[in-house]
Amino acid sequence: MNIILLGPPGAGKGTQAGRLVEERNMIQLSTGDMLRAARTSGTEMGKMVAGVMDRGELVTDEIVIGLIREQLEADNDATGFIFDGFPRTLAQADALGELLAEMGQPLDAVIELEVNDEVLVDRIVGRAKEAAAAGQPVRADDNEESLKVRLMAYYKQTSPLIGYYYAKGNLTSVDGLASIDDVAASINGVLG
Ligand code: B4P
Repeated sequence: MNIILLGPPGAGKGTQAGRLVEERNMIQLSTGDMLRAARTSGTEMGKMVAGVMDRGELVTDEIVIGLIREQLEADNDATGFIFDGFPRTLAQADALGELLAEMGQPLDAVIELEVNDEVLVDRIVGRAKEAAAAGQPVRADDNEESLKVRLMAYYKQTSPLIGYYYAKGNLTSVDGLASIDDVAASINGVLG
């Protein structure tokens, strides 16, 4: 089974992908995690994307599609993927469609997590405060200024994917304002 988790920053894509990995033994492909790992390990690409990510902008399609292509090739005997935070543009959505077609794999579901901006800001700022209080590193893009840019990028570049997947008959929208357990239950209801 291949599924996409779609939604604005802080909607809970990473949180719900983690639940699906535990419960269904699927492979999570998070472009955000891949890009952060490239930064931490100090690769040329990691250095190139650092400023873009910190400002809250989207990394280029070329880089992100390349990362996904590499991962799909590396895990080519896997039985299912959760695409977490990918695709985020129409070009990425087209590329994913082509990659899955090349692998002879279907796209089973696209789950949109619906959360309003006020709650997104509370969650992201809350995550930054919790990390700081626990003496853990705070994500450089988890602040109100970067979040404004992340939300603008979402509405301009990513939200058109809702119509794109709706037209293909793949899209289900889930209430992302509910508790983590209740959102997970809704997603499991969709996946069956
Ligand atoms: P991501 O890492 O994808 O980050 P995100 O969208 O901010 O987070 P997510 O929705 O996963 O929220 P989470 O579960 O963590 O992207 C970061 C950056 O990487 C982007 O800005 C961009 O620069 C770059 N990037 C990544 N993919 C790209 C692509 N495809 N193309 C171009 N650039 C790309 O949840 C957030 C918080 O909410 C947590 O504290 C969590 O505990 C809490 N929470 C979650 N669900 C909750 C619930 N139901 N109730 C209460 N709290 C909840």
